[in-house]
Amino acid sequence: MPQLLDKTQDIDFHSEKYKDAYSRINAIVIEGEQEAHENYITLAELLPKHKDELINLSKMESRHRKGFEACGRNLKVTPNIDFAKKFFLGLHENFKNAAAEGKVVTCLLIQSLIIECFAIAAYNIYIPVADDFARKVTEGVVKEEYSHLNFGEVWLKENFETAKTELEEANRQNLPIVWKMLNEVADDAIVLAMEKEALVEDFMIQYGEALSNIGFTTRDIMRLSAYGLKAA
Ligand code: PL3
Ligand code: FE2
Ligand code: FE2
Repeated sequence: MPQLLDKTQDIDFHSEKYKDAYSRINAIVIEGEQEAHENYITLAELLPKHKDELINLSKMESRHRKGFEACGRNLKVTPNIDFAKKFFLGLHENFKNAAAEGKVVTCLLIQSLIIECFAIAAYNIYIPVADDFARKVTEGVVKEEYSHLNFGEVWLKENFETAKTELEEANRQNLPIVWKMLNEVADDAIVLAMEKEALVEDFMIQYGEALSNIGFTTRDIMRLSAYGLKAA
């Protein structure tokens, strides 16, 4: 019995099937990092008190994008960015509309909670089954994503009483979109040896912990974090 089970030994990173799935998943991650970069610039405008910190986060997101672009190049895969833009359209539109209305709570829920938890779940599940190059990149990235999630948690915790109603509404509007996105990526994820159930579980843990840190009760968290899941 080997001491550590190498989960990558049966994966052929150079097969056409793997590369085809990677062209979409790699694009999703690249586009997700690019939109996160833009969203933190928007948040810096909405929260001038935290401008420097948020601009700093936006710069980290650009570095993440470059790291994942290198992962695609390393496998000689061309990312399908058109596909990825469509994949993010729902959250993208909701973020844009919320920003236009000055709804900073909704913007923070979409970017710093939902998208960061989605990224953390996906990256944690990907790391053990990634190629050596992508594993190193993803390990570096995921550490920083926790600090982005933390920014949202701290701000929302400090403003919990006034933010609560808007958080509930934003959760109701955006969480079903996440379940839809997970379904859309499930078939490609399995080719990369990532299971949808593991992604859902990890997301629920991250998101539930975030809601708890902000100040929601266990009862609220159960209701909020599974909203729209049954219908998915
Ligand atoms: C913000 O810092 C990052 C936004 C990226 C969101 C990524 C979501 C990923 C879902 C796709 C599941 C497969 C992941 C594969 C990992 C390389
Ligand atoms: Fe990132
Ligand atoms: Fe991030």
